[in-house]
Formats: sequence, structure tokens, C-alpha cells
Amino acid sequence: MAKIFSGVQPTSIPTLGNYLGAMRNFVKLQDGNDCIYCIVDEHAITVPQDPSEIQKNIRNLAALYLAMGIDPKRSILFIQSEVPCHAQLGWIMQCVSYMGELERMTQFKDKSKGKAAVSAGLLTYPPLMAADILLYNTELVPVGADQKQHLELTRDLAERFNNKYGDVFTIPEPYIPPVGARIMSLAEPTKKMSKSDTNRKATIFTLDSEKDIIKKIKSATTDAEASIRYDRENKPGISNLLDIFSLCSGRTVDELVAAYESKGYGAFKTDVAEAVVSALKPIQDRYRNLIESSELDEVLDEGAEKAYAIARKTLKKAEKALGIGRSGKL
Ligand code: ATP
Ligand code: LTN
Repeated sequence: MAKIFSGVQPTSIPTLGNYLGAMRNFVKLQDGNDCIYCIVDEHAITVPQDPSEIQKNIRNLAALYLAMGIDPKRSILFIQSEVPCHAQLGWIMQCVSYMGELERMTQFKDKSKGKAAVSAGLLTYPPLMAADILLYNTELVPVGADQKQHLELTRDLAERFNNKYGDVFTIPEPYIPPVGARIMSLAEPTKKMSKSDTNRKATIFTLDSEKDIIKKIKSATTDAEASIRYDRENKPGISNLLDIFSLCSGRTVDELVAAYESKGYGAFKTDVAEAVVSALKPIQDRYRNLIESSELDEVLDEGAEKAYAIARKTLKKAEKALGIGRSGKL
């Protein structure tokens, strides 16, 4: 029985990459573990967001969490900004962080590159993420491969704090799946599939229509070789489609290579698209029933309450260790 925590930003609809790399594992990990999942809206505002869009995205993400199989009877689901301890411990973790290590984060470098104005929040994003995780005595954090560096920093910050102020935080481990941790862009398969890609053909969103999914997969960049084999380096497009096909169908990559070796790319893509549509269809059906329901608010209210009860204790322990506030006053 491990303590699990993870979060997804309510920036647009989750992508197929978010689902296969992270959210699907959130669902599986519910068996036999204590899971807490979060809609990290305070992380989302580190880059400019339209207020009515983010409101919509928060609700969509909550409905999608449930539609994908997060069970509120077993797991806690809540919105980060509704539990103020995140921002409070986030501040403390900022004070434990060094500018140099934050400036070295690849996500910060990528997201700030070429921008005239970059928010201070984009730089201090990782200490807030560390706070998210550390508040719940988390042991395991399911994430995609792009978050590995942030997890390493979380561990460093927690150890630094513990060494200086006493044993307050549990040191978490990342859980990065062997397949699917880095689903690539369909248009440029050497880049990760991203929500914010300006090329509309690059990304499949989990609420895309069947028609759009087929169109995007049919137009996915491959190569001129016309042979289906797994080779991430020389055949990134086909290898990415094989990963997606495997995860959506439950068949291994080896099985798929054996079955499609001698078939053309056209037939292969048709079947990849069908597997993606079948994997997303039940989620989309459940989503449509949930989005207008009052169940969503009940789950989020209860989630925030339960999360607060845990988070508050860790925050108080950290404040007491630091000597801030009136020690012992809860
Ligand atoms: P952006 O694409 O704008 O950089 P994001 O999708 O990475 O944002 P989140 O919504 O917070 O940001 O990601 C939620 C989870 O999905 C994280 O664990 C992240 O590692 C994972 N993830 C994101 N993209 C992919 C991908 N292409 N393949 C696998 N996992 C991914
Ligand atoms: N940084 C993550 C989102 C995130 C997160 C977290 C993930 C914020 N807080 C805590 C796991 C645990 C991202 O960009 N994908």
C-alpha cells in the first residue's frame, strides 16, 4: 500500500499523451494504494490563461478524471487552489530552492525561450510542485518522462529541508511507465506530444471526434521506408504509432510488428486509428454524462476537504520545524 500523488494542469483538454503516459496509470494505481489526484490550476497560471477558458478546463478535467476511471470512493480528487496549503508550502519550498537550480530546469528553459516577459511563477513552478507532492507524505508519483527532472528536484529540496530542520518530509519516488512515458507529436515525432502545439495535427485530444482522430493519425509523419518495425531513432513516427497502438489495444509491440510487418502504412494507420477511437470512446461517453452533473461538485468539495485535513498537518509540521508562526499552535 503506497501513498500516491499526481497532478494534471487544466490547460486545454488532456491529450492522448497525458492519458497514456500518466492518467491511465493513475487509474490502475488505485488498486491497493492510497491515491490523491489534483487539478493543478495554480501551475496553469504560470503562463497567461483566459479566465473563462481555465474555468471550463477545470470542469472538463474533473469530468475526464472520473470518466477515465478515478473512483472518488477510493481516491481523493481536488482542485489545488481550493487547498491553500499548496501555495503556503510552495512559498516555503521556494525559500529552500536556489535560483541556479530553478534556472537549469529544462521545462523553464523551453517555456521561457524567446519570450519577452516571463512570469516569476514559471521559474518557481517546481517548488510549488514539490509542495504538492510533499504535503501528502507521498511515496510514489506517476508522471510522464518529461517530469523526471522536477521529481529529482523535489527529492533534493525535501532532503535539504530534512537535513537542516529535521525529518518532516517523506522522500518520493517517480513512477514512470516503461511504455508510453513519452508519446510523441504526430507531426514531428522527435518532439513530445503537447497540449500547446500550434500544429493542430500534432496532438490528439482525449475528446477529439472519431473523424478528427482518423484524420490526424492518417496524416501522421512517418518515413519513406514502408516497413513496420520498432526503431525509435531511425523510425520515430512508426515507433510512436506502435507504442500508441500497443497501449490502446493491449497487444505487445512485438505482436503488432509481427502482424503488420508486411502490410502497408495505410492499413497500419487505419488500425491504429481504430484502436485509439475504441480506447477513447467509453471515456467520451462517460464524460458526456458527467459534465453537466452535480456529482462533479460533490466529488470536488469532498476531495478538497479530505486533502486539506492531510495537507494542513504537514504544513504545520514544516512551519514548526522552521520556527515560523507560534510553534505548536494549530
Ligand atoms: P504541455 O504539453 O503544455 O507542456 P503537459 O501536458 O506536459 O503540458 P500536464 O497536463 O500537467 O502538462 O501533464 C500531465 C501529465 O501528463 C504529466 O505527468 C506529464 O508528464 C504527462 N505527459 C504530458 N505529455 C505527455 C506525453 N507526450 N507523453 C507522455 N506523458 C505525457
Ligand atoms: N508539473 C506537472 C504537473 C504537476 C504535477 C504536480 C505532477 C504539478 N504538480 C505534482 C505530479 C505531482 C506537469 O507539468 N505535467
